[in-house]
Amino acid sequence: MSVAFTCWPEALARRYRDAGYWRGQPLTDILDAHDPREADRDAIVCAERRFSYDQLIRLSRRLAASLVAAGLRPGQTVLVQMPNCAEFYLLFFALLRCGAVPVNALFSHNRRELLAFAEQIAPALLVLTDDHPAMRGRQGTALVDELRRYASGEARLLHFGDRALPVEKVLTDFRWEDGEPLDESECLNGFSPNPPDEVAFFQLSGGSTGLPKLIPRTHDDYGYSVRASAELCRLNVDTVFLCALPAPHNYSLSSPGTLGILHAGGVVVMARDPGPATCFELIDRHAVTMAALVPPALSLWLEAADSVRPPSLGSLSLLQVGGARLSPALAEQVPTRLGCRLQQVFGMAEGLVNYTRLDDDRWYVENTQGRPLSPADEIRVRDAEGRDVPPGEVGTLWARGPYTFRGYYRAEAHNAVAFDVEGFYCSGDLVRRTDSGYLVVVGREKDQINRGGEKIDALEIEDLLLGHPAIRQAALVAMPDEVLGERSCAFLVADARLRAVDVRRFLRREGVADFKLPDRVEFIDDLPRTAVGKIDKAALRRRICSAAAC
Ligand code: AMP
Ligand code: DBH
Repeated sequence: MSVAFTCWPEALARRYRDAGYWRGQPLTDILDAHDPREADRDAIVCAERRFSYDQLIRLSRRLAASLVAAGLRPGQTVLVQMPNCAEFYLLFFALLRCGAVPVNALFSHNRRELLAFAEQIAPALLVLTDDHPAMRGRQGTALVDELRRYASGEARLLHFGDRALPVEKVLTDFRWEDGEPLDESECLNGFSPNPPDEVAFFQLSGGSTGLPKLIPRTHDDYGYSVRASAELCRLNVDTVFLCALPAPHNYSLSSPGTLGILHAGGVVVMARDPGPATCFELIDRHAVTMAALVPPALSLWLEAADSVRPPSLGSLSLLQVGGARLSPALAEQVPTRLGCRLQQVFGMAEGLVNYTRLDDDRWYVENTQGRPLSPADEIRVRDAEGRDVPPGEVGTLWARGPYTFRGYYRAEAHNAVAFDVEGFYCSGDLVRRTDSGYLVVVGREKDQINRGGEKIDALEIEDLLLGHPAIRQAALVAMPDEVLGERSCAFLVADARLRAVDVRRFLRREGVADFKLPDRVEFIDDLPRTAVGKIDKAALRRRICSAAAC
């Protein structure tokens, strides 16, 4: 049984195979292809624990065997939520080995997001941790019951303790919720990863249509983006990468991220958060050579690098910044204040990733968001009528290629508008393309707020707000912010007694992730409308901009 998804047309698939982009290898080869004679090198450093390549391979195999022995079957889906720790990757590889297909929720996701994912995939296994506030005590039990309602059959629960279970415990003391220890004697006989041209796992979309959407990624397509990214970033066995952004995010997983480092034989150092207090110490202690950040974290790093006496960042040679627009003013400070090279990364969980190259002129590195990873990436910049615009002019970004997906999971209606007839995906970003093919992100067409790299679907929050009995109209818009780039402002037409704190409390009770709570609430008599009667969000953005005097 495999997970249904929209695949590439045969002619394109053949082209990608013939060109060597798709190699027919499972993602587990990222570990398994390493020479066993060199497998005792460190792969992951997580707090005081170190895992060699050999350990990662053996532990993920044993975990897979346990999961299979406990009844997990190929093609079944799994909902996972874990903090940044080595067990996340052990589990990821273990699930791939069994042919099970995970959705890896971000740690910031809350009840509402988890339920939306479970509803879409009907998971056979839930992997949750008490580390997460929504999972503590009685509310955690209630949430598991709710999640189970969407599960296929009797969903199993793998529940990590109040700190992520140490790996020894995962493997020796690992038990299902019913308390029965697993029979680990059975091995993986008869089970193997899904075929490489089928779904390996689901990535998550930032969304702009009110519903969190899932992105099927195949072994072939994801594996290619990992390998090509590792090569572009010149990773090798000496690379020591700091994983400070959420581990399952497409950026920190594959651009080139942890999977890229593991492919190249380097070391991944896990950080619990991207703040300078945590990260500088880890860079110093483990001689980190490369890190990936979003722009707000970069601002904090720049500030901290100047204050007191920071630990040495001397080992750091490459700093990637992406996920949201980086201002040229910040970009130019990276080499002088942090003493390392900058690389801009403009990507999306749907596929296409753009990078500035390591030997690019300074101007490109500071002023553009890079160019596509692959020579087979096809880019169109189009006007509202769908006509290509010439270089230098702003248009909407469309993409197609060997690692850009062909359809959201079970979202026929949305897919019909998100793709054109040739299979190009509309990212909703407004970009300008230079003569040499570099992209500059100048804005966004999609109804989304990019809060320092965390994407908020305006419609999702507006729909929730309209569920409050005292709210009659609601519009969520972005307002500029010095540190985060953007924050969210909710304009509400509501009963006079309603206060901003009630609004936030209400949304919290609905179980949305904290980063989606409006940073500001403005009460208004009526929402402005455009000529055709739509809510005039541009007018609201102008209004909040002048109110905040930006
Ligand atoms: P998602 O679909 O949630 O993976 O988010 C991808 C979106 O993040 C892109 O379509 C852009 O809107 C935004 N994004 C990612 N990287 C950058 C960047 N370097 N500069 C500007 N926007 C970015
Ligand atoms: O924001 C993103 O989704 C993103 C940013 C940089 C991404 O998916 C990526 C690189 O792969």
